[in-house]
Amino acid sequence: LLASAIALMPFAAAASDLTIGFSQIGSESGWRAAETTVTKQEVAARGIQLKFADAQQKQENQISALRSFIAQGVDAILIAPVVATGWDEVLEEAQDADIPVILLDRTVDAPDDLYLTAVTSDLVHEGSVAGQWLVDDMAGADCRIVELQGTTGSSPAIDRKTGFENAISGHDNLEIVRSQTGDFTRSQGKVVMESFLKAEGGDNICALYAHNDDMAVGAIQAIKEAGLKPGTDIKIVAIDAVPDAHLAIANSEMNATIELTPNMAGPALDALAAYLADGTVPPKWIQTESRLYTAADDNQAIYEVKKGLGY
Ligand code: GZL
Repeated sequence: LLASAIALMPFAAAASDLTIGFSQIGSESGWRAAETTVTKQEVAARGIQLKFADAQQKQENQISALRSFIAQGVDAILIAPVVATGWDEVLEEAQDADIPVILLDRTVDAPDDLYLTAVTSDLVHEGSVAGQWLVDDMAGADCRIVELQGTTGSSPAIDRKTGFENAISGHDNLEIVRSQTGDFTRSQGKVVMESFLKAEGGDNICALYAHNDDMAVGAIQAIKEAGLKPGTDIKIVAIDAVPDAHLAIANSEMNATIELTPNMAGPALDALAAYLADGTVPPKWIQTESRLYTAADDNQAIYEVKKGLGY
């Protein structure tokens, strides 16, 4: 019995005695679902205990979850903050309890000593890449653009709008004629696109810029129901590179997407491990890479690979 216990020791050593609280926004998009899947995989691979809280996209639920994690004395907190403001008080409570907080995929307007690090893409850059794609694709031709914004007040909605506008500024042939939030969901993307089509007339809309693929996929349905060809009558560029975006591009129903990795947790947990082990302080921003995909890529093959990854 002793021999078998000793034999198991190395495995026991691998299982850390850390407990982490993760306050996730919800499951508003395929990308969000993938981030949850990957985060749970990354945590399990490190033998960490996870307390998971889904906020159904409500900030008050995230704040309650953080207070619960603090009361339970977790070793660290991961949070994807649904909006950018209103976090100072609860982050100060975590700081007072000596619990490090790491931000995933969105940032907050709070003093950066209130969180250990933020693992995000360059959200402004993503918007710029989308805008530059349209600048290049239109090559000087006039284009009336409609925009589906992400969740109001969220850092991706603010930054992706800024980046896109920066890229098209100075190109007077490109004009955003309608812009409204679709809250990052397929259903709202469809509803708002229907209102754009009704207000403008499908023949007067040249392109859609959606802050995420899920709103674009919803909009594609609305465009088809209006008797128009998405990807041809109305060009579509979005962000996330979820499987259904690759499929839409493969089917010539969408034109471009910018990849956002769902694995924010890996870099976050590596930074946390170093911090807890010997106090190594990570940079305040750990940036993940972005990549443009267009019809020039083998989107069908990429779809086949990605569809099994928890989206
Ligand atoms: C961006 C992330 C966004 C995704 C959406 O970093 O916060 O939230 O682009 C998700 O799909 O809803």
